[in-house]
Amino acid sequence: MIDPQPRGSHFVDGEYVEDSTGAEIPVIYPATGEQIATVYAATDAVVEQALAAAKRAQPEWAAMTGTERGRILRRAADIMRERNHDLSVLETRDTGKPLQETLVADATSGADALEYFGGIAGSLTGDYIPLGEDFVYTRREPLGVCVGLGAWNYPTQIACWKGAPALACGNAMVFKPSETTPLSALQVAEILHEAGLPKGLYNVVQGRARVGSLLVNDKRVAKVSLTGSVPTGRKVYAMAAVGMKHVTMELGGKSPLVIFDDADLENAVSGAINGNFYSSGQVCSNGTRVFVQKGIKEAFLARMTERLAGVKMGDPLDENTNFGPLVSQSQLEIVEGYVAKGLEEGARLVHGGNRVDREGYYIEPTVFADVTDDMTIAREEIFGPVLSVLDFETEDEVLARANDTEFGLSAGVFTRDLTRAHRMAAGFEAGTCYINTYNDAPVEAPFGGSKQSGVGRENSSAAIEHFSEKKSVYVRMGDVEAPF
Ligand code: TXE
Repeated sequence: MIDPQPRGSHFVDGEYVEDSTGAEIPVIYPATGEQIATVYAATDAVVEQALAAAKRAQPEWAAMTGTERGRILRRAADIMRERNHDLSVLETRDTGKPLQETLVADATSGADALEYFGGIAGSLTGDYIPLGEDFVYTRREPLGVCVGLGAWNYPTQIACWKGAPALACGNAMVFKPSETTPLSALQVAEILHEAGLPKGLYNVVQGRARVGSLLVNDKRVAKVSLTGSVPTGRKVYAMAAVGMKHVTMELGGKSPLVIFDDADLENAVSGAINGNFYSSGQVCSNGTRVFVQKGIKEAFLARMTERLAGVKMGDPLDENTNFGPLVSQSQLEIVEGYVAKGLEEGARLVHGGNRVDREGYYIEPTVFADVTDDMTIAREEIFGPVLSVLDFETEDEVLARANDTEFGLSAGVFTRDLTRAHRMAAGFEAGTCYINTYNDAPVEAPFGGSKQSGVGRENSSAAIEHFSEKKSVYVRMGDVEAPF
């Protein structure tokens, strides 16, 4: 069992570091509201120590071969899998997500990233471009010191989805987890170190926006990768622009899930459940605007209501629990506010909507019907278990409405009509689309948003382009001609 109280708030230059003069950050177990640990925000001294260590360690790491770097990442993946149960219990205590989920979706996803990028690290090469007798070759080079800023819903996964490609390309990273869930990133750092990663290459510092800003603005930082809300993305992107830094922005969404009359009803309901209630709805890519064609609407609502009877809400550490609390009191209040807004604006409450009368931050899985495009619950990201059903009649109509949003993270469609499925996928203004499924996130596939939902892609070989750059070298084999 991993003690939630870490040996130190930060993991810098290969060891735990504590500096209790930093602002106190209580760590709360969302299922009970009890404080299970205390960490301290990084002081300027700790931030400096982390950035200096990363700057110092990075050149030697870049000088290793990709195969040597990959070996360490793959060893870290093995250690994470060996410790999956303990890491999952810690993730549940940090986030409140049911152990039933964290056992299969958090440390395992992090390990997949370490294994995948560890596997391709040795093949991250450049090109040879023949130009007659001249030629150009390109050198794929690391960016240097990278900063990762994490959100609170998938702390382990995010720490690895940013760290693994960064390290595979020969960079160093300073990662700041969300202040709401500070614990598991420390385990990622500890495991990487145990796997043989030289000290200084993956550092974890705690803190809120202030520490995040310090990291982003530092001149030693070449790249910033943020997972967070759109408002935060705009702030961080603007700060990075001052230093002309590379950015990856994995931001919020209000994604459409379109269900046609001919869909397999059971699978469509499963897709809607995965896209609205997994992790108590705290998933950026969720399909929270569920467009249902008129012919299947009543059957969909009836079946969804029946399936919701299968919710086992309770102690997230009990593996039978399949629906846990929200991550914090403030998130609970945000979601409650949206439920009230939905009622006020005339949506029909089909299921749930109430805070649960027990300790912790629990709200019932909630389904609204007769939602219209202009309603607040159809336009804004709620980041909680609130599913909005909107009616539609035709394919052209629903595609236009699905795209009528500033977001563009994900989009899904359920239909048995093969060409219509691919037509919809082609028409969606979203970075990540699903056909007859929802929210699959294999590390082999690019993940990210369009429009206001982000810039860049995580995972797959696409991530490599965001953590390295190609230098062109032109070689002339003959004489140089000149006008005079
Ligand atoms: O985000 P916040 P949260 C989104 C999700 C939701 C949000 C929830 O849609 O909107 O994340 O996570 C740091 N300068 N995604 O509340 O508040 C902050 O400390 C520098 C999308 O954590 O935006 C935290 O570490 N840093 C996603 C991080 O930014 C700053 C998947 C995010 O904080 C800062 C999961 C500042 N001014 C959640 N302000 C996806 N698309 O994959 C805050 N931070």
